[in-house]
Amino acid sequence: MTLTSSFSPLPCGGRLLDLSRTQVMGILNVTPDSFSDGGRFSHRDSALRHAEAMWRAGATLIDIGGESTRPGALVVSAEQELERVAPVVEAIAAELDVIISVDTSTPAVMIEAGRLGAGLINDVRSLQREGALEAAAATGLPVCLMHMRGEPTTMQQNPQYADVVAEVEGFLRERMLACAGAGIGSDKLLLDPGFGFAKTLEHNLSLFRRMELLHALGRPLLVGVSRKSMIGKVLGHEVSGRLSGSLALAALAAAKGAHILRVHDVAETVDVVRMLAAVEAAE
Ligand code: 8Y4
Repeated sequence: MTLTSSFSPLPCGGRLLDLSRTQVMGILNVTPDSFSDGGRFSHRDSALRHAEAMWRAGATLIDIGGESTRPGALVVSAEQELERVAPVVEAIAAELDVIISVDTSTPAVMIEAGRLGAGLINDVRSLQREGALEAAAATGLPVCLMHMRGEPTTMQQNPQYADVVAEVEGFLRERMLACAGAGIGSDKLLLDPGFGFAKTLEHNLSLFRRMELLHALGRPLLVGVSRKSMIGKVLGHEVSGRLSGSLALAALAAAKGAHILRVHDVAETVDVVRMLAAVEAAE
């Protein structure tokens, strides 16, 4: 078990992200159709209150997303996405000492969120949209590159891999090169295996088991498994009953050296991380 790593603090806008210890990123959905939170946090003030609760619970990053990536979700225009995300980014930047991560694939949203105080771009499409590489480079912000194949609406239609870890690694390598070509140095990148994105249960479990291999890419890893269907499929629980499974995977990901855990249940996950850190600090 190695919870620590030698990465230097990562500048994220005006704040530094400590990568020497496992960090917790709280999920803040501002999509009206987000099924886990039922759209309860669509409005600026409730979003701010939810973000503040996660920050008080120990989240060092808040991930704000205005486009649902779940299968069957409605397509959102750049204007709609910006309308949802911008007021929340602005409010959190004004009120909380937290790094704002903007979950977007849309160049205009990257630019505007950066201007309003976002500190990290979290793009599940790894800057493959037209203009996204250039927009991300222009913000100067770090970027999380995530593995996915195809588009969220169709990605679960019969995904196949000869070796899922090798293919994820190859994809992330290719996107790191694309970033370098656009002037985004590898020192600005976080990498994510993309659990649940174009993967069967077996792919997700195998990828999770062999996650350590991705450390060979030389960049910090972000892991998002909170409440996901891989937990539902193993345990037979609906989204509301997936806390124990989420915490088990959070502990295992941290023990495997993941640097950032993207979660819904921040207080519980922070307890998990602190407990592991206490064990690791012992003789
Ligand atoms: C219940 C609630 C069940 C939510 C499933 C979900 C990741 C991500 C998402 C991830 C990074 C999700 C935006 C899917 N997952 N970004 N985003 N990594 N970097 N589903 O794994 O949370 S959305």
